[in-house]
Amino acid sequence: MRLYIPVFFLTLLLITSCEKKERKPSKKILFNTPAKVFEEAMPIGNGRLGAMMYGDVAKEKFSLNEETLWSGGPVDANMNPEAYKHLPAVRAALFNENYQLADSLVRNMQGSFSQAYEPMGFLTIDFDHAGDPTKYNRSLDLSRGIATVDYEINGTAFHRESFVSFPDQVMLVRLSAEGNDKLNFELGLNSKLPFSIVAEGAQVAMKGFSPIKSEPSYRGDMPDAVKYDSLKSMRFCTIAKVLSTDGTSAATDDRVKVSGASYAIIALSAGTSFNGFDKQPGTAGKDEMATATQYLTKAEGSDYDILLARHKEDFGKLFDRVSIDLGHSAADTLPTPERLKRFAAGEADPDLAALYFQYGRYLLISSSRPGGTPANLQGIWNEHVRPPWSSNYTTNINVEMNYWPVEVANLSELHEPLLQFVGKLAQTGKVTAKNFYDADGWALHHNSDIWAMTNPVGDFGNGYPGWANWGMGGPWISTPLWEHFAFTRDTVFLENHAYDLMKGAAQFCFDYLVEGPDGYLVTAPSTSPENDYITDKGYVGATFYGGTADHAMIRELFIDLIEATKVINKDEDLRKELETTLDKLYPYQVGQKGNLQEWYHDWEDKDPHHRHISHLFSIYPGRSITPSSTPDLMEAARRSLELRTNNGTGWSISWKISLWARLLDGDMALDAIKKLFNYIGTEEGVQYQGGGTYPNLMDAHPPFQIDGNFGGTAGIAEMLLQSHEGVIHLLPALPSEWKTGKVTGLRARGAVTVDIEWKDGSLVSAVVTPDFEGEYTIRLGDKMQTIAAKKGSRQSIKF
Ligand code: FUC
Repeated sequence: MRLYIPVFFLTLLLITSCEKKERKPSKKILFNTPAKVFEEAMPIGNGRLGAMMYGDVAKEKFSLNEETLWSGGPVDANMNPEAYKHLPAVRAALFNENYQLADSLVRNMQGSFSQAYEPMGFLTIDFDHAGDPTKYNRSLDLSRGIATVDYEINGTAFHRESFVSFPDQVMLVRLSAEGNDKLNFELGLNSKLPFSIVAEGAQVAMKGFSPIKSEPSYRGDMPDAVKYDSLKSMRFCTIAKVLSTDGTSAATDDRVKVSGASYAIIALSAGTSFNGFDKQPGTAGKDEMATATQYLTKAEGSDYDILLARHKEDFGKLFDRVSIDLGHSAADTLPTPERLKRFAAGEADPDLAALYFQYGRYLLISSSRPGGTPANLQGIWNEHVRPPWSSNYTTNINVEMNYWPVEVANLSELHEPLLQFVGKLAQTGKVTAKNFYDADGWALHHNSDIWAMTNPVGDFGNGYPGWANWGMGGPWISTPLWEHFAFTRDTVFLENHAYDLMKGAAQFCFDYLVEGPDGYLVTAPSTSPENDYITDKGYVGATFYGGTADHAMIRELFIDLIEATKVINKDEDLRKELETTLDKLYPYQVGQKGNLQEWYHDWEDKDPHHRHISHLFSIYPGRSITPSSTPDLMEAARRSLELRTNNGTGWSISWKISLWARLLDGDMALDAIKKLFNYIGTEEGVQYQGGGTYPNLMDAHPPFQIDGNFGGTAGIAEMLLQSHEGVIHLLPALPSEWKTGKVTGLRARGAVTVDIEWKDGSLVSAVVTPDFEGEYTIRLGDKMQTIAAKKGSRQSIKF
């Protein structure tokens, strides 16, 4: 008997130590050196305020953004009121197969370029340290939105932590020193935009203004590329204040100096004069100073611990809804850039995909909050006055991709900024539809900005039609309206907000479609974002008629709208019109190569590996081509994807993850993930080499674009769960390398939460929790089962 007792304790000890060894998925981005450049810095944000924390020991720097700080003012939707008069000539040229003439005539149907998202400035903290640092570490906690920096000097432990609070609308920085050495630093603000500064007491306040015009950077050097107008431009105000410290603090010129402190708490608040997409920000703007002051004063009234607790609760409430575990390796605890480099060298690191997945969720929580503007090309993090592609809303993939993960990754309410923005686009887009095509409904072209511009860009004839004249933004950006409903079953949203917008986008399509040479309805002019064709006569161009991508976007919108008319039991005539129009649309064609044809005719691509793959729209994000409903077209789509290859820009690779997932090919999806994780270093010369991932896990188009991050998160989810065919499909594209894993909290269409666990490639357990009572069909491989479930009940599924 006596023998049993030590054995019992030994077993217990073994069990506990095994438990200790069981690794949890990493939820932190780690570094062991400060950031030298943006692509190594740590993004934090609350949707409105954003910052990149660099973590230099002697010179801390936060680059600052406010989501409404854009160049320009309300768009003149009437900028080219007679553009529609050129439409008949463009169409005549097209139907006479004179593509060259069409390419040139369509330039008459262009307007001005979009405005740019502007950087607000920098918060700097210059430290006076007596010695060199050791034990340097910095980390970004994705689960709570907190960036930290730690190091030791002369045995004193220095710690910095910062976060941007959504509930309190300020950024907070806490600095501390534990040991004999103290904190001595100077706090400052500056900006790349025109600004002035006043330091008083413990506070530095900066006032400045944005350009009235900022030309897209791809237009190169040109006179007046950036123009200011101190009266009309959007104003901003940024205030940094030492809220509390046990040292001394005093204003010196334009800075605040803190000495002899063991801790200091700094708050940063900001506001702009943006007052809505249709109000002049200079003459009819909001009081930016009042906004900044009001948030600051409110934060001053709370203890740091309370502000921190409120932030953690808010952030955690969103983040903790989903957990993911794809397996572990010794790489889990390494600095993130190291992990990426090792991964690129072929070393196993399954947790990296889980980290990337959660990073996308983190970036969404930090850049898109209800009441705000949609996440732009760089989310909310931009340091350039003329940012790449103006850091605007590019609608032929980028802004929509930003929101691909939002529903499936259980962050549905963060969809709101985009869904509301569509309502603004429909207003300017109504004028655009009339002026450019004499059409009803509303239209959107390839770019937009905070002013909800919808016109074709190109500076009245200087834009390449392949991007400038693409006019299917309306149908594309309307699909998220339906998706939000499909995932939430929120009929009030569908009826009161989405429906009329979808209908307006469809009305434009009715007017835009014309009868083509074979009697089918086609779009004309058409372009296939942003690829060029080579005709059978050898002409290389962009403008043609009947593009597969256009028709696919129209198809998906019409299919969604037909369902919407049924859900809200309305507009039977409209439903019939949608159905007859769908029947008359030029059908999909399979080309000689076995591919899903991109062009009306079976032409060659100028670039067979082109990054855009919009002709595959109905596979993903659309849903009308599936392996079960249209196997031949799906096979052709596979061929198209093979011809394009899995290489590309960041977002292009991300898109391919989801496409392969819809093709139910997990290994090819994983191949795309591996390409997405291609390490792009930050040294001069390599920064722009190929699509992949920067050291801070931000997506490299290159340069940095956030769409690839979001598309990657959506793709990983799509491999584990699909629901676009009316069934909840578990593990539809599980790669052979992801042998064992677990995901909880994903969302399926029909308003269902799904948890899945698998081992050695086989399902261990699945739990579905629907928001509504009803019948749900679950699929695993080729097996299906239908269950009846009560609202909110957890249903365990066995196959
Ligand atoms: C589209 C793409 C580019 C880039 C830009 C922001 O024009 O073709 O690759 O992503 O948007």
